[in-house]
Amino acid sequence: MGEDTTNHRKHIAIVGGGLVGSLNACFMAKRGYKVSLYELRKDMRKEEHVKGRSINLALSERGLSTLDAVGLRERVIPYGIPMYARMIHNKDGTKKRIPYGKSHQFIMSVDRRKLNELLLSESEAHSNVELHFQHKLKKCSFTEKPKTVFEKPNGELVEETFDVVFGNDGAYSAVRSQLMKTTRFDFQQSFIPHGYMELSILPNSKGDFAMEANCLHIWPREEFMMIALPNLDKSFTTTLFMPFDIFESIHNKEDLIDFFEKTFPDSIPLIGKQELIATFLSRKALPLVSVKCKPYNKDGKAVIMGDAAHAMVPFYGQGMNAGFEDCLVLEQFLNEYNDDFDEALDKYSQYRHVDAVSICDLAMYNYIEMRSLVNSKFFLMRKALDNLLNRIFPNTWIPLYTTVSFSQLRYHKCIENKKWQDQLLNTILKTIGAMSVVGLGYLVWTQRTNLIVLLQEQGFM
Ligand code: FAD
Ligand code: EGU
Repeated sequence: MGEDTTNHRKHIAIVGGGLVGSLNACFMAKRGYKVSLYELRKDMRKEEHVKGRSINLALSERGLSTLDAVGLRERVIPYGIPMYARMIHNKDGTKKRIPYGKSHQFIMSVDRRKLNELLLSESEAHSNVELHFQHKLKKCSFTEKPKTVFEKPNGELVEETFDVVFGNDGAYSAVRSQLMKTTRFDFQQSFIPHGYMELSILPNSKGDFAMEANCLHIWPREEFMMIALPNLDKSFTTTLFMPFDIFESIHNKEDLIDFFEKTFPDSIPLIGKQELIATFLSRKALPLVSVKCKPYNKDGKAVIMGDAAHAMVPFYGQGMNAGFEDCLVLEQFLNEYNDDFDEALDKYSQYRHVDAVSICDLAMYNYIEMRSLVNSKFFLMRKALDNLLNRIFPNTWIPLYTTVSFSQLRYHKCIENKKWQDQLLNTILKTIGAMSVVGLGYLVWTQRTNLIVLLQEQGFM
């Protein structure tokens, strides 16, 4: 494929053939390395139907720009549905459409499986890439020549040596566990009280989308939340988020329908009563985990990226986007240090950690905010004020979701940008407050004789 062959001598192992691992294989293949990717599961491209319907994700600017860097943006676009706005579903059945911005500002709803299949095929199209499915990483050393041990389904163990090992093996990363034993490794993992369950909304009787297609649908309900993203087959995948103890308190169809009638009444005909009962009662809620750790590398021998390095709760739609952006950041350091992994991986880890922690925090913060504030008037007022200020100062007042989802500003800078805005808003609100105290004082002073008469009449004096 015309890649530079000078790097062929270095052999890279990529552990994990999920979204980040398969994209990373494309990046490394382009750089000319010999790449061996190992994936625990079977080759999804050869499976008839992976259980459940299609599960989709929101792909935004960071993910799209990264795909662009390996020439894949245009290949992915046909797999996605643009979403130009959120559609808020209120309890009373009313809906409100809130655009993300101008018409060029949209996010894409993409099918996880289709995207993963495309990335696997794209990587495999490079002559210097080989894919190994049904290989589970069991052990790994990070010495001069890193050694890996993989287990096949029949129990057979395969030993290999590499120059560098990439851990792209997800939130419960085995590479990370191995790294933890060999370095001074900081690690923090937390589960939130909420779990999630995926349900689907099939096309309507006319075979069309049952709701507005080009929106991210949200049912915000303080303690509970439901989100729906469109699929190419005109169905929607909805994700229900609620505390595990509530999931566990729903034992039968009566409990379930009662709960949905109280909480998400307009969604029952969309999902379908029978389908809702059948799917809900046959599935179990899945956990949501947040992981922070440091460092991401062991010298020039190993590096973890994607969820393996920074799993986050999904409340910003940034997990995959951040994982994709990891690949772009590493690419830049490899360019800067002429493929010297010792230098590049150290610098990458230092640089990326602050941003990864920032997006983990933002996602967790949004989880808390969605639960406590979404329905409150004050919150909506602040959002409106935020948008108003953005309209008055389009180049200086940029809302947080815009810098996160529609720009490539470093995540920690997104937080900084939000901080000065909050400080300014508080100052403005306090000034208005102080001015009204002064105004009230003036009113009382000028009206003092009238006030005295009034109070006397009312029997207060
Ligand atoms: P994974 O996708 O988990 O892939 C890891 C791969 O490694 C898997 O294929 C696994 O089989 C393999 N593996 C694991 N262990 C081993 C082993 N020992 N040996 C070999 N292989 C192994 N992100 C967004 O950007 N937008 C969204 O809208 C969005 N929505 C989400 C909604 C929900 C409910 C959840 C839970 C997450 C969401 N995310 C979203 C986050 C996104 O799913 C993840 O960030 C993304 O999948 C991370 O990719 P990854 O390749 O790092 O990990
Ligand atoms: C959660 C689960 C709306 C897919 C955050 C917005 C998400 C996604 C939002 C899931 C929300 C929440 C943003 C995007 C996106 C919003 C965002 C969240 C995709 C602040 C499949 N979030 N998500 N914010 O602004 O920036 O629309 O499961 F409900 S996309 Cl929680 Cl932009």
